[in-house]
Amino acid sequence: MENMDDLKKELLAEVEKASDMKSLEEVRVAVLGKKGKITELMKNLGGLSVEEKKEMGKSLNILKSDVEKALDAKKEELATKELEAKLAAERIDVTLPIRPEQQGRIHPVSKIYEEVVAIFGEMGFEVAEGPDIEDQFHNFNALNMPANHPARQMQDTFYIPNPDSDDKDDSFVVRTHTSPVQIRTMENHPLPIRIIAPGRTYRSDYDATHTPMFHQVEGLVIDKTTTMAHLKGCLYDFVKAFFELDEIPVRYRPSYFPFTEPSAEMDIGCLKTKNELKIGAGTDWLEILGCGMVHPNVLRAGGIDPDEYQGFAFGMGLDRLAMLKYGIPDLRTFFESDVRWLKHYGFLPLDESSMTGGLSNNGGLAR
Ligand code: 2NM
Repeated sequence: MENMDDLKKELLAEVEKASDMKSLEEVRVAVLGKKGKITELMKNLGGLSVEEKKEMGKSLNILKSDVEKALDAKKEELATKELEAKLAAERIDVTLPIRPEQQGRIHPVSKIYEEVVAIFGEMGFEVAEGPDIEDQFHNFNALNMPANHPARQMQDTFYIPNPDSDDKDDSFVVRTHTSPVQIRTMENHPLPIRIIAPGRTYRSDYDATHTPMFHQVEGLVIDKTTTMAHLKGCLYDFVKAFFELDEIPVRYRPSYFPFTEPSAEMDIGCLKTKNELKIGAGTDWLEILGCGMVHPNVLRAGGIDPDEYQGFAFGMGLDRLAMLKYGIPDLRTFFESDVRWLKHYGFLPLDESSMTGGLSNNGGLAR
């Protein structure tokens, strides 16, 4: 039999010599594996006398435990070393300057979205969202547009069949406006309400100023004493902030929407010349949004008592706002995913919109 102390020294030296996880595993197999040194010695115990077996067995068990401890300690040491080496190799200097040719741009519609949210956010509005696929109750009926209402035909709606019903009134729609979000808010939100609902909307229409998918933002304020005067003040503050002007002429023209009474359209003063549209001064008017006092039928459909509460709502096209503010002539180009177009009209990612830090960062226009 080998001298136990010598054997222990030899085995521990082999463990100590291992320089990485792989060679350490090889040592473990060579010592404790099926045909390992200690395993073989244990197999040989059978041929010994009872006394010898007892003594030798005990020594081998101690040796095995010592070697296992050494293997564990070495394993931990090597793992720490490997992790440190990996971290050192992957280290990056975040203070290095970025490459000059940035590729990404923020789409003008995203920019307008951020600006509108920043302006109304400052006035205390929350952003509300809802599904793109709606039932007809939320998209039409609750908005005072019952079946066969002429406005329903006017909207060029995309219908989606309902697999559970053959009744045409049960089919779904892709929302034709974001107004269903206002209905869902009335159903779920405690009063008073002050929200804007920006998002995608869909109608079957296609030319230089219409695309089948477009973006709207609508707003809703409901409280016990909300009036048309609040509507006018709120929207006047909005257009001034949005066009970054201290003063803008505005006018309201009577209009019609099924969901508001009275209804109005808001125009802003501008000057139209052959090649340019100058906003904020001049003798011409530009339609900018629709608005009105929420119809009592709509409040009722949203579960609100119109004898106790009243409110105003408004809606406008985000894409149209982007065309006006940034002078983009054709709406169809918004959705062609042409990187040259995006490089021309897009915005740098880090120029965030805020009421305090500059809204549109015109200096940051990536042109
Ligand atoms: C507009 C114009 C006027 C509007 C009304 C509502 C609701 F749900 F409260 F009745 N949401 N949005 C509204 C009113 C939308 O878009 C041109």
